[in-house]
Amino acid sequence: MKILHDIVVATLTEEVGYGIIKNACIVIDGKKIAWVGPEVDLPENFSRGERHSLNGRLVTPALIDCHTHIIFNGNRAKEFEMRLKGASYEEIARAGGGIISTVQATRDATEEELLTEASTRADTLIAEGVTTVEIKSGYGLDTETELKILRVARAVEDIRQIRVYTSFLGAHAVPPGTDADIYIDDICIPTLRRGYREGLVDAVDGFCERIAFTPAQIERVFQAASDVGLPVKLHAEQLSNLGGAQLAARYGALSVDHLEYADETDVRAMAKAGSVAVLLPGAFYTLHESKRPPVKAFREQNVPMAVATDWNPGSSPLGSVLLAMNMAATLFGLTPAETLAGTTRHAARTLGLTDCGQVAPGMRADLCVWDITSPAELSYRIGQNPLHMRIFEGAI
Ligand code: DI6
Ligand code: FE
Repeated sequence: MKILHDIVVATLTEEVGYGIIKNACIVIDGKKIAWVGPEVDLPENFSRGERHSLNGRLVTPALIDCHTHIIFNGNRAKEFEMRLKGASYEEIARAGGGIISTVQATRDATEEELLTEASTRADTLIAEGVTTVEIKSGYGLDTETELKILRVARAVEDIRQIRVYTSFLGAHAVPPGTDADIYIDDICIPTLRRGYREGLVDAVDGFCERIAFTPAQIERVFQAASDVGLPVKLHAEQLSNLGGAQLAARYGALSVDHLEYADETDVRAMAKAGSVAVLLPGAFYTLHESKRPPVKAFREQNVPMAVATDWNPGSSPLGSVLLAMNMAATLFGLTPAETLAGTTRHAARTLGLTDCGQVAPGMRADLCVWDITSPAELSYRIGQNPLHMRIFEGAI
């Protein structure tokens, strides 16, 4: 048993606010949290553990990056230069750049090469206190490469102290020279089924957009997911409103992601379905977008908001959850408390996980100890990392 004491804890156990406990202590038993509360209330039976004084530092649940595409090869710096000269993301995609250029590079890479790159990216997240990461496929767009990506995602968990949750994103882009409907029915859905049989898929995602797939095509993928009992999530209303959020809500989506163009009706449908809104300010920033997601409506309808990096080589080459939190506050108007809930409590919910994202008895002892005293400092700072210690499954 270990006792962390002389700490301020932001428990994130309430739907709103930090859930601050001052002069607190946390008791860790093995891989789990056994007790948390004010030190004066520490029960006798917990008082004989190994004591770690943390000199008044702030402890939060460890961070969760609930939306990433970190298995890819190469980079798209050229496209960045083109965009700076005025080309739009959609124009670049239509000209054969964009996602498709990363697909070619990823198909060409070996599993070992992809794992090396992915582990380096995981290290970047780990350095900021991330203990759980969601990783999507989607840069293969053929059976062999999609499965290769999912295997690499699983392998990250074997070689790094991080928990990986995989999402199958076969419906990410239409492979060049292929009809979108034929791709969905003959490649994407059979690959999903195979990935599921091989134990490689935790959830199913899609990209519902003019440059990707229609709601009708996404619905066929969702149907196949539901048939085998896999939860769904969706990239929706990022560049336009095609009705993806409402479709996702009908399938009880764990989350709907991006949502800049979502309207009141979409938000109400998500509220009814219990779907979390995942806000991705890195893509908004990179693409010079100006339309903000309907944060006020999410609050009014009690739709929980998560925040993630969307780390990918094109629209969001962002490897910092802390910077995503800062951007969510500055660009989207989230409060610092909302940004922290968005990368802990609500991020866990987007993955259907009930054992992390809060500091409470029974939760995994995945914690961050920060060299700060007030949690607002996490989203206030830009490009600084105040992490003092990251605790993964109780290991100090
Ligand atoms: N939405 C995004 O922002 C990324 N994928 C997606 O579905 C973009 C991925 C890329 O440009 O490579
Ligand atoms: Fe994404």
